[in-house]
Amino acid sequence: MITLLDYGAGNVRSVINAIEKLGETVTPVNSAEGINNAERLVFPGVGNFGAMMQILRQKQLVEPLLRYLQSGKPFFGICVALQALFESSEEAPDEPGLGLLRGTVKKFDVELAVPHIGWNGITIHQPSPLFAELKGNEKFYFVHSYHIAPESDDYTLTTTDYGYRFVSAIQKDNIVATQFHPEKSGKAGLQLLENFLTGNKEAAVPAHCPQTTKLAKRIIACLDVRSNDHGDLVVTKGDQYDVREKGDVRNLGKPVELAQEYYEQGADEVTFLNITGFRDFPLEDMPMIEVLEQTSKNVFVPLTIGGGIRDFTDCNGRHYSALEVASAYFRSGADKISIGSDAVLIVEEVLAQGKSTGLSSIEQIARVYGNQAVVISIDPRRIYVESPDDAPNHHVIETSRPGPNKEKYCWYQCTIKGGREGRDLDAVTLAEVCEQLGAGEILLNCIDRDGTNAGFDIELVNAVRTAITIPVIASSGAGCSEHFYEVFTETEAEAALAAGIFHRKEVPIGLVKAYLNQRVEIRPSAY
Ligand code: 1PR
Repeated sequence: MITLLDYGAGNVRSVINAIEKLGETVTPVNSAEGINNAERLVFPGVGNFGAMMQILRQKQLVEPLLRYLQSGKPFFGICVALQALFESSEEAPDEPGLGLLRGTVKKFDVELAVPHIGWNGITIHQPSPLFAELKGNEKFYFVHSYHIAPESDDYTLTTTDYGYRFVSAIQKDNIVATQFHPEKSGKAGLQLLENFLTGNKEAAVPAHCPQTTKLAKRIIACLDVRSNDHGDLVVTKGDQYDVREKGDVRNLGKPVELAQEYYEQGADEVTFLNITGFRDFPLEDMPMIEVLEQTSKNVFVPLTIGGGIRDFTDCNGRHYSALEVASAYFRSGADKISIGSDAVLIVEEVLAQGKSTGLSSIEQIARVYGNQAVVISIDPRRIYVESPDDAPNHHVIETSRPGPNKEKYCWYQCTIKGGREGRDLDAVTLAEVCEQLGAGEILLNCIDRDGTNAGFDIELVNAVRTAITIPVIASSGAGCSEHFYEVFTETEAEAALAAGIFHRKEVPIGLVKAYLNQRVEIRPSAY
């Protein structure tokens, strides 16, 4: 039996699902007694270092945890739980860590996007039972803005490179802890977790360990989900956001089955967008919760869910905050939530007032679940102009693809309600303000390209990516493997998302990855 320390914040569902998938039973605990009774303890830490340490202190779990760590019984810490073992963190200077190991936790100081999100490799520095049956060149899923800086390298288990080399896992006697998330790292992650859970593996150094590592570009499968006219929840697909064909909603499959299929094929992440969320409140429209619960039992890569994440008052006057909606999704197995329409309205308000309230959905969710958990989904379309003077309040670009009247300039207008309503706000400004409010990533769609198979809008991706420092997921228009190569070599996008070509089985994910392998750093499908 495995004991899991669930201190009450963040998403422990994924870790529980992974352990159960490996055939073990899990007992979640959040009390001193629970920790005292543990024989094999897993501690997944998510979100903010300070918030986590505060909760551990409030619940009087620090002493029992330290006793457990010093008892010689097996311990596995994940992400912020690795950081908690050290003395302090720049993320929360006034909130000491457990101080079991000497050293601190520092913010990434790199000229790359922060958070460090995605699949990166590990350089192995010690033999460990954790590595049994691994090849050594697998990649694991990271999502963090801070990394440990230990005083001693005696217990460095692995390092990873991101701008510079940092310690990505430690091993000291009974204690192992990783910065990466094995529960979100596909088959390699499950193997590593199993090696810890069984406790009977020989220490190993895999044969193919890289000396340096590189963050992979991510390939994301997107499932636009809604109910069709018969009330069935289906994966649909728009043609420039029009999902109806001859009057009916296109039906391209069932969400849970398709997500599983894409995981098996090597998708690095799966995104669900509840595309009618703007009119159907998600907590009344429970199927999406169920979709997440089912999917997360068998899909061990990050899951993002979007659609309808906003404050809402129902017909009985009951008020739900966006944070409550997001929390319901995280509890059901989501790793990130994505906010579309509400982000546009929030940014309009911030610009009108000249400051933020601190109470927007973006800020509230980022505070509790961490910036990396908040994705902003932008639905822009091109507005052509003769000259930049025609749109003085917007980021205008010179385009190599002139408009219908040979206009040489355009700006990208934000829309809400699934493209139904254009606003007086451009995509670059939206991304910039959302980054300031605490968003961790931008999902950059493009209505003009959606479903066209004409390739990503490179000019749009460059305009947004160069304006911000958080990662960008390029989306809309992928029609062949070359389009992924193009977006990864002509822009700094960290990930590329596609829907139609995967759903219609025109270009499977494995083929995209086979094409990119050797050309661009990716996580090969087989891992
Ligand atoms: O506004 O917070 O409720 O969120 C609604 C979410 O639903 C937004 O993320 C919005 O992008 C999405 N959405 C709303 N209506 C549609 C629609 O298609 N009618 N889907 C829609 C957007 C766009 C992509 C698509 C890519 C790739 N889908 O995510 O998957 O364009 O497609 P392709 O590879 O086939 O070209 P809120």
